[in-house]
Amino acid sequence: MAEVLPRLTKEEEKQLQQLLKNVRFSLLFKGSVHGYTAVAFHAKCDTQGPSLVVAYNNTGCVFGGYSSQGFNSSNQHIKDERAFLFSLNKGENHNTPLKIPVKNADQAVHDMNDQGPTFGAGSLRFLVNGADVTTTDNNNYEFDVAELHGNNTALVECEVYRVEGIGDILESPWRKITWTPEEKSNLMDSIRNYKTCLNPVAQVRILMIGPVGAGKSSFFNSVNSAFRGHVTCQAISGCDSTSVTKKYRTYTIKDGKAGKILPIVLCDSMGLEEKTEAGLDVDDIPKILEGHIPDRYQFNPTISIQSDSPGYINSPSLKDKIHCVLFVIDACKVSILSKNLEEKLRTLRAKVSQFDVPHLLLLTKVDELCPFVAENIQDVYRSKAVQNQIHIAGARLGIPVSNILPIKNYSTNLELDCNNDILILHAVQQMLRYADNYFDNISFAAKD
Ligand SMILES: Nc1nc2c(ncn2[C@@H]2O[C@H](COP(=O)(O)OP(=O)(O)OP(=O)(O)O)[C@@H](O)[C@H]2O)c(=O)[nH]1
Ligand SMILES: [Mg+2]
Repeated sequence: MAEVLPRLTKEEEKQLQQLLKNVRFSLLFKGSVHGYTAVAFHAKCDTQGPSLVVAYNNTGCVFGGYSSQGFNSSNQHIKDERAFLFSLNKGENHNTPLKIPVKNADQAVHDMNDQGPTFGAGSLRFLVNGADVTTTDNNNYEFDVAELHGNNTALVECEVYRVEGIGDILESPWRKITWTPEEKSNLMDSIRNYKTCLNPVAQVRILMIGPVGAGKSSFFNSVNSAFRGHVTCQAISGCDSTSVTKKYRTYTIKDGKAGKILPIVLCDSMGLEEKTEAGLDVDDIPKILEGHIPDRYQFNPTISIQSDSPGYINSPSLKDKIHCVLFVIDACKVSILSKNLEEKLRTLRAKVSQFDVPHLLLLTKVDELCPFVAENIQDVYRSKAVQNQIHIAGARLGIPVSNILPIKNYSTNLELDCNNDILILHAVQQMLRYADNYFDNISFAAKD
């Protein structure tokens, strides 16, 4: 499924943050994409926990309701003291939100499986006869209809967001990192001077796998940037509904513009998609792991590479194989990862384990996940939001927390940041340590 983009603007989100404090919004449902029906709404929004309905009409009103209990098709009235209705862009300068608290909390939400989101017994009902909204009584919330939505009941959009508390900042970090320029140069030295314990293999090959837009190509660019001394964008990155990366690329990295080649190769793959026959074909993975797939191979989502495909490497040697796998996931998408994608990732993790390839999980976009981290990357291991997502990701994909690394890729900055480099280089150092386990296994097996 193509990525569905929210209509909610940063300014509107800021106003909602005034009502809900320290939360993040993840888009679950968008009427114009999923359909203005109760069935589509419940399919996307049931059992998602605290949820926010945001509606737009063509008089420019942005309004909706919040349920701290969410929607579950329970066919009951839901008690919720924290529920409220809202309308944005009010006040003197049209920049503050109007909040209408629930009056009768016992009937805060009418959670009917054959209806769209309904606040009160019928105070405010969305998705009636398609995209419309109705207000039939004022018993459970007291509001002026004109003030709420300008008396315009025809919606041009209706979105539902999952609302997640991001918590705040821990007293002390749960993983220790030294944030000094010396640490950065020590890390760079340890990567420069890394040698595999198996002589003919001069470079560790690390394969990146993950959903579309997770930040795989950006991670290569970030590592490359740290060694180049300025932000680079050799691998094309960007946002699209399908994978921007269409070819298998094996990127070497130089130690500075005219420097030596580093002992790592980052292998970039096409993004995974929810649907079968879209995005990276999971059957290509064993062939990549075994070193059969050549650089610049054009992925084909409907058929995996065949032994007679052009460039197919028939007898790969140890240096062509993958020595460590990096699963890459957007930290903001962990909780809303679809069942299909979770299943694909779990299958791939099992395949990678079958080949005895050590693996790590890189959680990208921690700056988008947590505003504290966006402001100061040194708070990455003090952010409760990051810690939570690491635990959720570990549980969903069956990967131990010790194998999960949060990261912020270079995506908007034009200048390097020493602390960000440290986080990126730490991740690379960890990958090299994991690759050592792969080589150890091989050399022990050879001695048996
Ligand atoms: N804020 C932020 N944006 C990021 C980060 N990493 C990647 N991005 C942005 O996310 C978008 C997707 O990044 P890509 O590197 O193209 O992702 P990909 O996994 O290679 O995607 P496909 O090739 O399409 O599968 C780009 O617009 C990046 O600038 C990050 O850590 N923080
Ligand atoms: Mg890419």
